[in-house]
Amino acid sequence: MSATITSDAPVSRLDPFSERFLNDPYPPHRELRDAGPVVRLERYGIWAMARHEQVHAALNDPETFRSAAGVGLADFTKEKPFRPPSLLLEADPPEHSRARRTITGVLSPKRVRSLREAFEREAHALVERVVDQGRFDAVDEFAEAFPTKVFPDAVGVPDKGRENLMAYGNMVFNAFGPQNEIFRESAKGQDEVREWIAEMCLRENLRDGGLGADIYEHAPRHEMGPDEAALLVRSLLSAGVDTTVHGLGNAIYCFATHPDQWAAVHADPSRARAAFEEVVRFESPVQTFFRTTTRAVEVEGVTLPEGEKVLLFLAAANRDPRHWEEPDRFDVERRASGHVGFGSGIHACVGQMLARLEADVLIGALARRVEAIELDGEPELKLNNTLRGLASLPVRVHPASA
Ligand code: OVV
Repeated sequence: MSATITSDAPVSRLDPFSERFLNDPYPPHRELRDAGPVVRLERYGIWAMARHEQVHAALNDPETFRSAAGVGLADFTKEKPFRPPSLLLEADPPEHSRARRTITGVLSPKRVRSLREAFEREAHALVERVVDQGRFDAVDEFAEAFPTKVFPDAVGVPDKGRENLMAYGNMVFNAFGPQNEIFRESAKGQDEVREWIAEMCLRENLRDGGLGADIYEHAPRHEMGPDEAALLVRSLLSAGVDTTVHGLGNAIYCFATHPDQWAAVHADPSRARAAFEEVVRFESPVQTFFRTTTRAVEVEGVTLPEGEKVLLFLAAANRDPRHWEEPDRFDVERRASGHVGFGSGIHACVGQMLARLEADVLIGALARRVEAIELDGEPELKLNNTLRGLASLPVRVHPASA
């Protein structure tokens, strides 16, 4: 007989969905990493992992850490999902594989590259506008203005009603957390928003030649019908707007608060893409996702039973000193690849190349025109159960002499 050495899991009383936590997540992230490779969160009766090694491993073991029971706190085997589950996000192989192949075919590298010119025109016009203004809100007038124009243009969504996109994404990402005040506030009066989204997922409302129409064209090749195609369009509209808006807003915040780093991007605008990667590591727009265990699984001496919710702290993994040198330093020259801000494994962000293209084009255009960005007032956070981003960011920009 051999004794198995099992230590009890460390327990934490932290509430990752409280305003206090969300306002300044980095100290509690450190606390969770330091507590151990896996921690029990007493408040919700769930498990949490915040170290890079364990988060990365769980993301790459979808047989043990499944998504089909929901990637939020709600367990779809016990509770009614907030909306019909996503065929991509809230699915496991083999069902997930068909949906994933369909969307991967639509968002091919060639197709994504083909969008660059239209993005560049829009970015150039937007940068000229804000440089003329000198002082502006880098959320409303910049980080939000760009994706809410170029992304629905690319998908082929009509102009009317586009203001619903941000509200919908905000609600969807809140719904991955508990039904707290933050969620309830974002879900108020959203019936019309949800109706508009459902309509925009229909083929008849999507412009010929757009990514949405392409989904309908590719779907039958993977044995997917029109109802399934509509759900895949919903995935684009759910995941493709707020995430990018927050990524760009966080980028301007990082540059305004690290002027030497902006100077480096301004000196060489070809660094914009790598700089954005560092932004996604340092201020990850998507902070967390859940998985659910399919079996009893041992993590560093702690056994998690089957059917348990596990909260993966992507943003904490992205600042784990066990993986990164000086993780709390924003450094556009570091090799930020290996961060899990876009996830990892079979569910890794399918739109990440599109997100990088938007960032490369917009930050690149700003870098060519602007030599310094400074805060012009207090930035304001937009609290969300899953997303980290800003509600407002007053800045002043200084154009480079021509
Ligand atoms: C990554 C993500 C977030 C929200 C919604 C979806 C995906 C979806 O597939 O609907």
